[in-house]
Formats: sequence, C-alpha cells, structure tokens
Amino acid sequence: MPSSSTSSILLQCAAQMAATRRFQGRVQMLIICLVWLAIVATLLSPCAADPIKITFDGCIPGYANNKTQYCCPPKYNGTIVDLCPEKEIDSSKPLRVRKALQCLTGKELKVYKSKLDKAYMILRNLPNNDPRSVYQHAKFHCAYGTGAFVQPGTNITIDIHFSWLFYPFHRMFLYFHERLLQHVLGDPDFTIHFWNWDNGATVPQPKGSKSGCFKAGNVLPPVYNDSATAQYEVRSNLTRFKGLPVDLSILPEERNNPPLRPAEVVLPRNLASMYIAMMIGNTTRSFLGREYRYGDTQVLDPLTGAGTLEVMGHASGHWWVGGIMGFVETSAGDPLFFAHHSNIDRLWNNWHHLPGGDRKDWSDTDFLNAEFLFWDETATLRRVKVKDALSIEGLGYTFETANDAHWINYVPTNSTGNVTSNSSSKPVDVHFPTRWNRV
Ligand SMILES: *[C@@H]1O[C@H](CO)[C@@H](O)[C@H](O)[C@H]1NC(C)=O
Ligand SMILES: *[C@@H]1O[C@H](CO)[C@@H](O)[C@H](O)[C@H]1NC(C)=O
Ligand SMILES: *[C@@H]1O[C@H](CO)[C@@H](O)[C@H](O)[C@H]1NC(C)=O
Ligand SMILES: *[C@@H]1O[C@H](CO)[C@@H](O)[C@H](O)[C@H]1NC(C)=O
Ligand SMILES: *[C@@H]1O[C@H](CO)[C@@H](O)[C@H](O)[C@H]1NC(C)=O
Ligand SMILES: *[C@@H]1O[C@H](CO)[C@@H](O)[C@H](O)[C@H]1NC(C)=O
Ligand SMILES: *[C@@H]1O[C@H](CO)[C@@H](O)[C@H](O)[C@H]1NC(C)=O
Ligand SMILES: *[C@@H]1O[C@H](CO)[C@@H](O)[C@H](O)[C@H]1NC(C)=O
Ligand SMILES: *[C@@H]1O[C@H](CO)[C@@H](O)[C@H](O)[C@H]1NC(C)=O
Ligand SMILES: [Cu+2]
Repeated sequence: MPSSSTSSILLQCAAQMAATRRFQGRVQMLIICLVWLAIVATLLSPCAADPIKITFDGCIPGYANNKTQYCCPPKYNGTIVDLCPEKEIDSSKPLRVRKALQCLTGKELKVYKSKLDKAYMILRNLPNNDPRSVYQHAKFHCAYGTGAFVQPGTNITIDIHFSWLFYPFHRMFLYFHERLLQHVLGDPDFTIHFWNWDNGATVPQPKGSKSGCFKAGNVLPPVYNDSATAQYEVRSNLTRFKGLPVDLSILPEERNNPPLRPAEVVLPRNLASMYIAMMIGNTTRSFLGREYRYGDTQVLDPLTGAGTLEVMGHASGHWWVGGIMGFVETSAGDPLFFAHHSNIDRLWNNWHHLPGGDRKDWSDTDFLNAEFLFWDETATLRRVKVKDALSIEGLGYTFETANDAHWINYVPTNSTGNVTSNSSSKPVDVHFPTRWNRV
C-alpha cells in the first residue's frame, strides 16, 4: 500500500484525536482510526487490483487450437464449500509419498497398475454429465484453458495457463483427482505416482541417501502403455516412439508429428532444456510466470506469460505423447496427464531448494487470494485459494527423491544459447518455442 496514503491517514487521525477532549473519546477515535486504516489497506492492495476469481457463472464457448471449444461444466445445484486443508487433512497421518514410476517393481508395481485399471474403468463408465467422469476431466481442463470462464462482472475470459496460476491450478486439479481415485478404490492412501521424464540417466544410489529413485525415467511408463488396461488412452499416440526417450525440445511446428530423434540427440538436449527451465529459470517471475489479476485480459502468449518449465518440458511432454494429450481441450482425458503433471508438481516443489537465484513463490496478495473451483469426490464444488496450494505437506503428500542432480550439475558454456554437460562437453543447441499453442 502506498506509504503516502498511509501517513496521510495517520496524520488526519492523530489530528482528530488531539482535537478530542475526553480520554474516552480519544480511545474511540483511535479505534475508528485503526479500522479505517485496515479498510484502506485492503482497498489499496499493492497493485490496486484484485485476485482472479473463477465462478462457473456465465460459462461461454472457449477457443483454442483454431477451434471453438464447448466445455462448460454440468449445472451445479448445491452449495460451494471452501477447502480448508488445515481442517480436512489429518496432519497426524504420515505424508503419502508420490513415487517415481520407473522404480516401482514387483508386487507394488502390479498392485499400482491394477488399481489404476480399476479406478479408470469406473470413471470411464460414469455418465458423461457426472463431473467425476473421465469425459468431464477433459472438459474441465478445457474450460479452464480455453477462455470458457469469464471474470465476474466482466466479459474478460480466463486462462489458467501462461501465468502464475499455472502451478497452483494444476496442483489442486491433481489433489482432487487423487481424492477421487482414493474414493472409487476405497483406499485412502492411494497416491498418484510421477512420470520422471526429466531424468535420463541411471546412477548408483548416492552415498548417504537411504531411499530414492536413481533410475532413468524418461521413457513412457509401461503401466500407461498396456492396451488391456483402462489407464491406456487409445486416442493418444503411444505406438510411435517404440521405447525411445521423451524429447523435451519439440518445436511447436512439430507438435502434430514430432520427429523420431535418436537417444543420442534427445538426451543432451533434454538436459539442456531442464537446465534452462530449472537453473536459469531461477527467479519468481521466470519460473512461475507473469502476474495475472482481476481485469487482466486472458494471457494468450506463452512466451511473455509462462514460466520456463511450462513452455519447455511441460509442453514437450504433452506433444511427445501426442493424440489427445497434445491439446488443451482434450489432454486431461488421458490418465497419463496426471502422471505427467505430477512430475511438474514435483519440479515446482523442488525448484525452491535448488542452488542460486531468488526461488520464492509470489507473495503478492493477488496471487495468494486467487480462487478456483474444483469438483471433489462427492461431486461437491469446492473453492480453493492459491495460498492453500503452496505446501505439498499441508496437502498431505511428499515426493520420493529422484535423480535431479542429473540436470542440476550440467554446466552451461559461455556461448549464448549453447549448454554443455561437464561430462561430455558437447555443446547443444536449445530451441525455445517460437510459436506455440496451448496444451
Ligand atoms: C483455422 O481454421 C480455419 C477455418 O476452419 C482454416 O481455414 C484455417 O486454415 C485454420 N488455420 C490453421 C492454422 O489451422
Ligand atoms: C436441485 O436440487 C433439488 C433439491 O435437492 C432437487 O430437488 C432438484 O431436482 C435439483 N435439480 C437439479 C437440476 O439437479
Ligand atoms: C458483455 O458483452 C455484452 C455483448 O457484447 C454486452 O452487452 C455486456 O454489456 C457486456 N457485459 C459487461 C459486464 O461488460
Ligand atoms: C507402447 O507399447 C506398444 C506395444 O507394445 C509399443 O509398440 C510402443 O512402442 C510403446 N510406446 C512407447 C512410447 O514406448
Ligand atoms: C500419431 O502419430 C503418427 C506418426 O507420427 C501421425 O502420423 C499421426 O497423425 C498421429 N496421430 C495423432 C492422433 O496425433
Ligand atoms: C540465475 O540465472 C541467471 C540467468 O537467468 C544467471 O545469470 C544467474 O547467475 C543465476 N543466479 C544464480 C545465483 O545462479
Ligand atoms: C568463454 O569465453 C571466453 C572469452 O570469450 C573464452 O576465452 C573461453 O574459452 C570461453 N570458455 C568456454 C568454456 O567456452
Ligand atoms: C559436474 O559438475 C558438478 C559440480 O559443478 C560436479 O559435482 C560433478 O561431479 C561433475 N560431473 C562430472 C561428471 O564431472
Ligand atoms: C552451439 O553448438 C553447435 C554445435 O557445436 C554450433 O553449431 C552452434 O553454432 C552453437 N551455437 C551458438 C549460439 O554458439
Ligand atoms: Cu493445463
């Protein structure tokens, strides 16, 4: 709040108090001053704006990928219930651990695969108008990502991509998805594991670490690639890459049919991409994306709005899988979406603890008080504020340690745009997306 207005209020109040004769009158005056100050402080939030609030009122057709998109949620007849993690999540329970998919083995792998199968079978068979159905998962992400919702009292459309809303929205989408899976499985400890696509090298377990996953995780997790299971998405494009590692430097113009690049080309480029996203992207603005407040028009330009990881590994992961995973209006209809985004969620969490830079989330009240609506496992609509999405422990989970050192220890050369590994010293050209579309 501007200090000039604060001090002028204080001065006026002090003058009033001085002019008040009786002691009681002065105390009353002081209280009035303080209340007034509090109101002014709220009204004059730092940037004289307000947070984005998403209601489902006035949902209109969205637009993305050169098409009008029809994705408004089903009519809701109940009351909206605020999420209060402190009350709802039992902090005496041990944190659930989201694990790296490539390190699940034996019985644990078998059980996880069959639980995914059971849960998605149920969710695929729900009627299309049930907000918990797989059909509606895709619609929900579509509505939030194609400008279907407008800011209350305006005609300004909203997108939760390309701004500071990206990480918190997707974290909470996964949080409620996990609750839904727990509910349909009758297993309150069920956890979404992550596709560790950033990790291209298997290394020995570092000395001193008791647990963790140090295997490469950058091929498609096989639990999502068995056409006999319900988590397999036939409309994605999983048959193309035949065991090749994911390519994290796909160009926007290649998105519909990414070239089959061999591992020796893809692996160093992936490291460079991760290095840029996580290490060069070492400030609040560069990693989390731009400010986005009430009254701001929908952000359509990823290069000016989004954080590093959103336009790099996140986008490439969607495009590499292809098919319905490659488009904002359909991607969340592929169960793999949640394993992909679980890794994004993990990388956001870990980003805070990496060396160097200014690695804090936004502290702006328009970030902290931005609001979303989500469906919970009982199809009740829940209101969530960003400030309740900033701690994974507060939401009851944590992540297994994985081999982030792989890209943390990459050392860039001093030539612009080229990044080398200190192990191979081979320079790599990294292309930032120049044109882009939403995923
Ligand atoms: C967008 O759609 C219009 C009409 O359907 C079509 O003429 C145009 O070629 C499309 N543009 C792109 C880039 O696909
Ligand atoms: C809305 O809720 C009322 C009361 O629970 C119920 O009678 C009515 O059928 C509901 N309408 C819709 C469209 O679901
Ligand atoms: C929204 O747009 C419609 C049609 O252009 C207009 O009539 C209406 O006044 C606008 N509403 C607001 C709140 O700007
Ligand atoms: C998925 O499995 C199919 C059938 O076994 C295989 O052809 C394909 O290469 C696999 N996809 C990936 C990306 O590994
Ligand atoms: C799947 O990949 C093939 C080969 O790369 C491509 O020709 C096809 O258009 C893709 N299909 C979809 C739905 O993306
Ligand atoms: C943060 O990243 C910038 C490049 O964006 C780099 O110049 C700077 O050295 C980094 N800071 C630290 C402490 O690593
Ligand atoms: C960095 O740049 C300096 C001056 O341009 C050059 O002498 C040096 O060899 C470069 N170092 C590397 C590792 O490229
Ligand atoms: C790469 O550099 C890091 C520190 O910058 C070091 O810890 C690591 O051992 C190096 N790796 C190799 C293979 O030289
Ligand atoms: C990066 O390295 C490649 C391969 O050595 C080289 O062709 C290219 O010119 C380099 N780019 C820059 C900007 O130095
Ligand atoms: Cu998204």
